Amino acid sequence: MSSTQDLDYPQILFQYNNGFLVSKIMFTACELGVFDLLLESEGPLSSDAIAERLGTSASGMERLLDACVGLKLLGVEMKSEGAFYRNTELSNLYLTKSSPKSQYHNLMYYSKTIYLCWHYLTDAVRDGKNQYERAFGVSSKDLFGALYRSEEEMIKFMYGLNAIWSICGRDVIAAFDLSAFTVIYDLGGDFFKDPIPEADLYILARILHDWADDKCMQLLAKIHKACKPGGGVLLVETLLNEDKTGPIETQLYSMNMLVQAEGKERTPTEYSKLLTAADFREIQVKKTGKLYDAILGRK
Ligand code: ASE
Repeated sequence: MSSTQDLDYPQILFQYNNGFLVSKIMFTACELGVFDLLLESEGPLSSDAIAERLGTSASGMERLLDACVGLKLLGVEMKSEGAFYRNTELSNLYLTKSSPKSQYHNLMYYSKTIYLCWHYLTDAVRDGKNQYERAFGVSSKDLFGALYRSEEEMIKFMYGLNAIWSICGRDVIAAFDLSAFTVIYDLGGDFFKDPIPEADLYILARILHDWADDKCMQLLAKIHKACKPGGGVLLVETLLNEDKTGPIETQLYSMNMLVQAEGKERTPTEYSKLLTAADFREIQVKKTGKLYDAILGRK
């Protein structure tokens, strides 16, 4: 019997139980600048040196660094003077601020905003709505007002959400041959209020997942009206399996849409129905094998 199925020692349950402790260790090391310091330093550094440079307690830093080693976010070597820490390839690539593939802003958005909303997950399931009122004291009635509740929060949100495209952007854009589309409009801002300009292709990247079906159909109908004949719409979303048994990341994101937005993650069939309802045709779905997939519909 595999260890994850051993009912006398429920390893998988311990793992799930500790999931948010792991997240918080990674967020904290990032926030304190551990990975940035180790990128810039000439060689491996001692815990005391890192603590001093980052202005933290020596005791707290030593435990944080050792936990990062346990998580394989740092490497360690034992010298006669003690332990010396260095970044792994993974942390150099993704956890330093200056890397082109940096996920720093995404992690900070998780740590500072998403984490607080998830504190009220039970309430979100009970109410069936997002938790901005409980978490931040702002009205949940206006999703734009809640997501962009201050200039600072809006910037955190934009930077946070942007980080993933350095990893998934290329695959999403390469999923279809878009060379026939001349004028391409990447939808953002308050597209329910603002007029939508005429274009050949509208990109809706992580837009529909924020909204309930009625709002999605309203928006798609508005886009269909503005769209040039022969034009189309490209949806960029993470897709659930048709039977909704996975993937687990998409299921987690769908729970996040419950606590943070008004929508949910959907299956290819669900997106196709929304597009069809707005009169888009020739709907094609392309899975990329990464987090975000692409769906193309034509006018
Ligand atoms: C949105 C996307 C996100 C609205 C709120 C959001 C993301 C986080 N919060 O359109 C990015 C996707 N990540 C998750 C965890 O859902």
